[in-house]
Amino acid sequence: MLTYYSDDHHLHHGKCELIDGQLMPCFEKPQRADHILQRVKDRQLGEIRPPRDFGRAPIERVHDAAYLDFFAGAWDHWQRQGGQGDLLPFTWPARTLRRLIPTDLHGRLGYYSFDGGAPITAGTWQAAYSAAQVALSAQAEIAAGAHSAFALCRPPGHHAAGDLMGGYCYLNNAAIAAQAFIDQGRRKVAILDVDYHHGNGTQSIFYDRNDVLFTSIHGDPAEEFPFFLGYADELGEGAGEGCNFNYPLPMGSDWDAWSAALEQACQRIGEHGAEVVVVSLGVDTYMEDPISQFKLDSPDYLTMGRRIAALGLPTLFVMEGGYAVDAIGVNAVNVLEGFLAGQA
Ligand code: Q9C
Ligand code: ZN
Repeated sequence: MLTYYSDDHHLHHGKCELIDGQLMPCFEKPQRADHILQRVKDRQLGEIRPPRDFGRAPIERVHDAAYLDFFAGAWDHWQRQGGQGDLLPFTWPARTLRRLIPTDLHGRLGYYSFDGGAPITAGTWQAAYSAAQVALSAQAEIAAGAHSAFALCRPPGHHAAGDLMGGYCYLNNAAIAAQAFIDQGRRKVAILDVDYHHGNGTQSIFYDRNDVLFTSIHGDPAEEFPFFLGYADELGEGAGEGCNFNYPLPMGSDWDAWSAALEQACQRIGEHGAEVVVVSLGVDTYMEDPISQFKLDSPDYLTMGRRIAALGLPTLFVMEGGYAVDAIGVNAVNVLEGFLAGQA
């Protein structure tokens, strides 16, 4: 399996995030991708290639142009104001407030985000832009006939909506790739989001459409981030009704509970008539993950990969979360190796 990867992810290294009332060093850090890359090499998964540059057009198919302009220019704007340190939002247009776009930098930052978990640093735009190109390059590989490919993306993407950053995410790499398949003539695409957190951004992007099915297995949003989306009664709307399936699981869920949900998601993917699968590959379901509460163990990721392979569909793996840095390489690459072993 080919891996696409760009060193540009190092350009994004946020300083801190607010967790349980304390400023902590960001869990979403460059070593995550470094460890996965090292494991890809150690296991000789296949060639590692730099991305091609498809430009901004395929990103604009998913993200609002004004949002992209804001994000691309935010750091320079901050510097011109003499800003120091990471750019972080602190006010959002919540209930009772108006949803208009202020002129002030922090006003617009609040408008274009849903939490304070996505710091903008000097290199964040370039890192996120390159991550999207990594996803598009791996997508192109499958479009050209490969049965699988791995987009080693960082920063992750599945929390990012059309005009919102948050949850460590800025550009929705998986959604951009799924949209590229549609734009190239595929009629039915399925997204399988196995990250511990609900992929609220991806769900919102495709919620009213029947060409891209969204399925997600995650911590119950009643008790876990992102709290305000990801419930089982969200089934899609309009033309998209019946094309969105959430499998929220209680904290402490193990492989038995998790794999039962995977079975159901795979069933829906088959029913959808998907021609291709995009896996939002988060491995923060791991038992030792520092911010998550599921109990998957490393060998479970091999089984996960095998089950995904049994769908018998071309599959694009797009890296999302996973914060147990010492194990992230083994766990992520186990999914890929399980997939390869499960291929007919
Ligand atoms: N008390 C991804 O995995 N904050 N994003 C957690 C814990 C946000 C995770 C706070 C977690 C975002 C891509
Ligand atoms: Zn996650």
